[in-house]
Amino acid sequence: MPRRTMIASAEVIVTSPGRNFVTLRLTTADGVVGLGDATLNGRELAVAAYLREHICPLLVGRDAFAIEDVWQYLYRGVYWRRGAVNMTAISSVDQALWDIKGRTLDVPVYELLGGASRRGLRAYGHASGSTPEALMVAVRNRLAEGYLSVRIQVGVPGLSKIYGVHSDEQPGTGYDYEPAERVVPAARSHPDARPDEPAPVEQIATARPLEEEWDTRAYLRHLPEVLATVRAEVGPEVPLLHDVHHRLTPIEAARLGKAAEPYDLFWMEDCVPAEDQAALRLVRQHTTTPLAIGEVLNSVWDYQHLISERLIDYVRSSVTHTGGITHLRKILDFADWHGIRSGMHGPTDVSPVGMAANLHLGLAIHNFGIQEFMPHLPTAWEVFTPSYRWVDGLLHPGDEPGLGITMDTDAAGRFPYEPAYLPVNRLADGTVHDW
Ligand code: KDG
Ligand code: MG
Repeated sequence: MPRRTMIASAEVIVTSPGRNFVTLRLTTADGVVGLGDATLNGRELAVAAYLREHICPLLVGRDAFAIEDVWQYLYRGVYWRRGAVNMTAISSVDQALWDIKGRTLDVPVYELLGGASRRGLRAYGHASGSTPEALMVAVRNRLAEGYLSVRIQVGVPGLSKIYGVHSDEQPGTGYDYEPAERVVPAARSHPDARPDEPAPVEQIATARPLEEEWDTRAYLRHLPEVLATVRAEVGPEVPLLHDVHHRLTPIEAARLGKAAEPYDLFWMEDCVPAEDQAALRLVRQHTTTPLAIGEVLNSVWDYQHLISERLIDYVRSSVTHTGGITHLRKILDFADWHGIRSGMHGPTDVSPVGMAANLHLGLAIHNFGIQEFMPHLPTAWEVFTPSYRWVDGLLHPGDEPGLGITMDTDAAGRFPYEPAYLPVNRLADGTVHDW
């Protein structure tokens, strides 16, 4: 007789211990709890409402072990396919069900996925600076902290603030960086406003994304020089990564990829708007710099040409935004047959639950490439207790059953949701630009 366990309750928990997280918490009739990350940066409440109003009522009474069937029921049943809100919500259910199955059978999720294919996961940390000198301080800090691979982002001369570059670090310090600004009052764009000026209470209700500026020509002139400087200092061994953040046209991206070749980038990420699969054909014709794309993609169909035509080298999707372990596993198997590896998204907006899910999947698959890792703020550990850890410079999900992470719901209640947005990018003449 196969083991069966029913979903008895489904709750959505929105909490903000340093940043907003949405977590789905499923409990079975046997009292087993499973967690799933449903955090969609800057649009958190849309997923929370979708789960509460439309998905949770469908889950109660369903077989918690029928992971594939529940996935298909939610994906095909909704009729409206794909989409970030839908796929993030489905992902949280999927993660929670893998967690429940692992806890019920008393094995870590990576064992359910076929077992460990490696000792641990190579991961990259973030270094940024407003100038090449400030960037080098951050690179040295990451290497001193034990990161074996580093993503490098640098300010562009003439631009006051660009996305992906956090405040400059001092030697020997860590960094706090949060891609979404919590509240951006209109007053902050006033010339006299301090960047750290707190939002007047009456403006919280009308919080707006920060507006940043962009200049492609200045960036394309500056970046290759910075890559040369960093490579000269760190030597040939350290893998260096760079995120272009969708800002270039195909021919501009081709030019940058070519210019970067002497500095041996591990990857150039999101060099063109990710949704334009055909754009990568042109980039590919011109450069051997490896290409990574996909943190904003959410289904295997978004990767159809990217993978079948071998237009990329790394799949950037995380478990959280791509329909869960079940769906990302299928994308990564498809990628494996084409010599393409994983490079799962892992900024702070992937919650500790989502990071745990990434690590279990990454440990099990054969075509693991690299894992992004940005440390969460210490307040996150008042709510979440993960078992993932660093072992000899590699990340390991731990050997606790399920995803190996617990959540203190009382602590979560102490950190209410705060509106926060990712920025908007504009050119000097005011035109909205990709970022
Ligand atoms: O929510 C969006 C951020 O997580 C994303 O912009 C960060 O580009 C990013 C990255 O590569 O981590
Ligand atoms: Mg990115």
